[in-house]
Amino acid sequence: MNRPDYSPLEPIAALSTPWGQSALALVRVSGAGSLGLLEALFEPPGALRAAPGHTAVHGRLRDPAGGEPVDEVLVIVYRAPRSFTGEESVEICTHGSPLIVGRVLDILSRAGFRPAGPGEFTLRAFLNRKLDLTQAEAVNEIVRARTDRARALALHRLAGSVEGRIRELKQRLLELEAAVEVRLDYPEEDLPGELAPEAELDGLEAGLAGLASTYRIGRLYQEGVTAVLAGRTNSGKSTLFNRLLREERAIVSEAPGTTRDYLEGGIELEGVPVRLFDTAGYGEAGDPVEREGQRRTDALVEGAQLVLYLVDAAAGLRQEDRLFLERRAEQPSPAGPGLLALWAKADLPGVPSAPAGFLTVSAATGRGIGELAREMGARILAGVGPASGEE
Ligand SMILES: Nc1nc2c(ncn2[C@@H]2O[C@H](COP(=O)(O)OP(=O)(O)OP(=O)(O)O)[C@@H](O)[C@H]2O)c(=O)[nH]1
Ligand SMILES: [Mg+2]
Repeated sequence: MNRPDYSPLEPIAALSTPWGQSALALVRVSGAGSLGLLEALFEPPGALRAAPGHTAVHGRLRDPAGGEPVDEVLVIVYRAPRSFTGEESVEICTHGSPLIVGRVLDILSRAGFRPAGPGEFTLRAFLNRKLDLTQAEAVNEIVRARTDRARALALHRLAGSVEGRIRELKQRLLELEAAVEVRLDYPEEDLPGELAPEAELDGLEAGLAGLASTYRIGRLYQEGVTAVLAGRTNSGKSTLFNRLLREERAIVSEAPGTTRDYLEGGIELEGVPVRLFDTAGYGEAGDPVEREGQRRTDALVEGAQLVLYLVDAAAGLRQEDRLFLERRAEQPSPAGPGLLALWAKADLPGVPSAPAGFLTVSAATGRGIGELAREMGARILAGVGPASGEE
């Protein structure tokens, strides 16, 4: 792949909204001289040059080759350094047609605007000290957030820079060092104020630990976790998968070995995006496809933060189930004790009550599903420590 050209001296242009039909589309340009270049495409003539920063100007864009109007637009003028990038820049609001956007980008390119590379507007904001690196990352996280909680945390980071917090802690550390050194160098001096370096260091350490936990929490809400439903064939995995997804995604049948390859769906628990997998059940593998299915289940279980292991309450706990649960319990995942044992199909008549440590559920009736979702959420959050990550 070619690396995009990120030379900060050229004016750049890009579509900021998705390609496709919509009421409006937003094309953004930035860089010294942008207004002058746009002037040649815009009417009424001179309107852009005369516009103060942070104002909107109504007009038309024209193709300079032939003078044909391309669209009626509203442009917002930003004058350096009071813009997102810190440069002279303009947001052009066109009608939302891919045809129009294509023409607009074409005339901009002919006028001297280079197509912006991915993230280049934010890069310029960073280079021009409009954002620090942690805030630039937050911009990316806001755009990519998959849950409302992830969005809120990223927005919080954009406002209250993590870098600012780090600088503050560093400053306090330097001041402490200076205070200690001056007392060592001039022990005979009677310096004002009590010095309690240990208490101050404890406070700094707690501050740094808090920051480190915001990293783990931020990652958790951005990237989410993987949860895998596993168990013997026919234990009710696909039925539970559908219940948790609230849609009839996986095929369910009384024939063992119905699910031959894994299925994936997305849910949200405690604001964390969760990739949930239904898998091929363990059991006699009659053919190579079933063997491959079970191998894929093993691979998913291996990489999962959370495994939900189902045992059919009517069939009872078998030796294979015990072996799986013991093996998994010996290798707790880094994100916490990532195993939940489920006593499934608990609605069936005459089934024994759950063995110790099992959660009783019935995907058919919904019994225990609320508790299961709460327990899954608690396990996921437990993996990152106390939820103090509002920084
Ligand atoms: N009574 C009752 N039946 C259930 C429940 N969950 C699943 N079943 C039934 O058990 C059978 C197997 O269910 P599936 O969800 O297909 O089981 P599975 O674990 O995905 O099976 P494989 O894909 O073959 O590994 C079906 O007949 C379901 O209707 C439940 O909670 N209660
Ligand atoms: Mg299945």
